[in-house]
Amino acid sequence: MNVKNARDELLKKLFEAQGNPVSGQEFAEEYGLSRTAIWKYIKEFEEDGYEIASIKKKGYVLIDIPDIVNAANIRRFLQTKTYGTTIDYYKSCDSTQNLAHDFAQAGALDGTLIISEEQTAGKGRLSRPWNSTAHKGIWMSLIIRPSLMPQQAPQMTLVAAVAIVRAIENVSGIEATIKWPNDIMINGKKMTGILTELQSEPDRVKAIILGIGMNVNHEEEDFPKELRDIATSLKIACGKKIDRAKLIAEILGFLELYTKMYEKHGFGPIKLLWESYSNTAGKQIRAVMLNETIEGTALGISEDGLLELKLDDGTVRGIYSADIVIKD
Ligand code: BT5
Repeated sequence: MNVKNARDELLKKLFEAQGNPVSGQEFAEEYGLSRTAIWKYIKEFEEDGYEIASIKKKGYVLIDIPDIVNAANIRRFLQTKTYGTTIDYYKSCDSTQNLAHDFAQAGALDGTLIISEEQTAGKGRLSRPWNSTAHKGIWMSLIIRPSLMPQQAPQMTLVAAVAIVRAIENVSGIEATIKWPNDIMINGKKMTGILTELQSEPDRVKAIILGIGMNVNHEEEDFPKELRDIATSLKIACGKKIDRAKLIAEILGFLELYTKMYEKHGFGPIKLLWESYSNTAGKQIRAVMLNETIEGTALGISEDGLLELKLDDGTVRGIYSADIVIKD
């Protein structure tokens, strides 16, 4: 067993002991480590914010767990087969999406999660800036390697949206809605944005980098002024602090479930779920695209995930990607 595993194992034992002492001596013997090595791990845990008591002749007791989204805290809730098997945790980084691209190029496994407490250059679509305040939200990128064709990749945004809405409901009881293509909304404001990027060969997806940015425990004043009218957090919506590690584990669980469903059964079942959570169908909307802006009534999404828009002259247009303004 390597050093990192022994360290993780010790933290896991402390969690599992549920307030009972874990013997440093016994752990050291079991893993062939010195008592000093154990003591050093305990100090590191304390530096990360874990509160640990040392009881003479008995061992170490975990008293309190900090509000951080490291691998150990997420694993307490994780029930997936592959997603989150590898979790790479940062206190700060420029963008988890950038890191994930590099790791995917270097061969990172399916389900590898890159997560950071803070991003200094978080990004949205078209490289727009994404505000990622430290310790308040979930800023993560999941590397997945599904057996999909490249043209099926954009629908992963819709698959992820459904997974996120289900996870939010399980953890907080809040029923969020999906605004096509990549926004999760609560009370008309954006709570989550999804950024789906692709590494591909002509006929095969090599990796999809699923970036998810969620405002979780923000108060109103945690948002910069220019976002206050358009952004909200889960805490603002439900009035209580949310365990981010638990929410992440729920999201990974539903993502694994729905990605497998999409691979096996195509987009049909996801489309039905998506429509039941979406607030877009039936609305008068304006779709702002790179080269043009069009208006009409949103009919729904097609079998391949395009937004179908009925224009005033009665023609129906399928839209791949746009910024949507809902007019009523
Ligand atoms: C998105 O882009 O909504 C995708 C956001 C993805 C962010 C994640 S965080 C983890 C991973 N690493 C990254 O670097 N990115 C991903 P888009 O639809 O283009 O929306 C961007 C717009 O949302 C901005 O132009 C702002 O108006 C607004 N915005 C910025 N920060 C926000 C926030 N925290 N909450 C709500 N809206 C925000």
